[in-house]
Amino acid sequence: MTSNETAPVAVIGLGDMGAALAGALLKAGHPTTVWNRTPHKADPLVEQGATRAASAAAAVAAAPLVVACVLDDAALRQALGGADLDGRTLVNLTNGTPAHARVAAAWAAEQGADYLDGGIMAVPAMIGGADCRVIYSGPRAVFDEHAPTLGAFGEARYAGADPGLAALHDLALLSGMYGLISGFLHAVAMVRSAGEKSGEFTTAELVPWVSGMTAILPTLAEQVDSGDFATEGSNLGMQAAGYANILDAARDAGLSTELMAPLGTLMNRYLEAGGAPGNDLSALVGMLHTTGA
Ligand code: FVH
Repeated sequence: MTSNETAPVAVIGLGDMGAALAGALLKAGHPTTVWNRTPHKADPLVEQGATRAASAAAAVAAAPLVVACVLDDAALRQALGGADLDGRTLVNLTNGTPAHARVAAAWAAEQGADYLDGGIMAVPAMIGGADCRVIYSGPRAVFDEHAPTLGAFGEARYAGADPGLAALHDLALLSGMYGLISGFLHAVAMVRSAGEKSGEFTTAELVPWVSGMTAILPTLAEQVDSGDFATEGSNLGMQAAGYANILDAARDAGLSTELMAPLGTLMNRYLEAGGAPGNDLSALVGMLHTTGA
């Protein structure tokens, strides 16, 4: 993969993330044209060498590669509604669903544009750094053509030709993150109910515990893929009984169980439906399919 620092790029949307993306492109040497609905957000980037476009259409006209990162799918349509995308490559880094991505790809194709969808697995401060990963989906040749430029943001990872795949991976990864945050919120609420500070508990106990527990995920994933959920360690029957104690203790402490109750409900539904109590938690994944998939 060769570097391509002189490729011009247009960036649509200069919120926290769009501004970070434009900054990374400038730092990598790309002539960068920027547009934002609220114009003053372009000022710091113009000081760094970006060209300010008077409209989204003008920004699109300025560069063959257009990176869009706005609030949501509706904002994307509003921002690019009047632009002529013919002959352009639109890289949409706006958070959305796989369905949004597929519709956007079809919309871009109608206008004569190539389309890549992207999911940014980073916060703005990480853009351009070693820990930033962006997942892309769309035609492989389009990804390969622009990967050197997109590499300015961080690792560019290709998920597949279906334009919805980047959003699918993005939302799946965010699901894992929000599950972690849910557990964190409930855990610190529990220790705070006893008058303890959350900081010491989090660094000394929670982080080491949760970090260690991530090591079981590949084993659970293997069980999901093989369909053999039998465990030699922590069976579901035991876990369901212990899980009820989490909920009871929370209620006793005057805490809501709304973050934790759903997993307990799922375990009980599995066991009540005749699921094997000797299986591991991985067996619950089948309970999440509502359409027989
Ligand atoms: N920031 C983050 O941590 C996450 C990391 C992972 C990816 N997300 C997604 O990135 C998209 C943009 O997020 P953001 O952090 O830049 O968000 P804001 O700072 O709130 O900026 C929003 C921009 O969207 C523009 N915008 C909103 N509505 C419209 C519209 N109707 N027409 C044109 N532009 C619109 C807004 O413009 P303005 O309010 O400044 O005029 C900002 O440029 C997002 O999908 C995240 O989920 C970020």
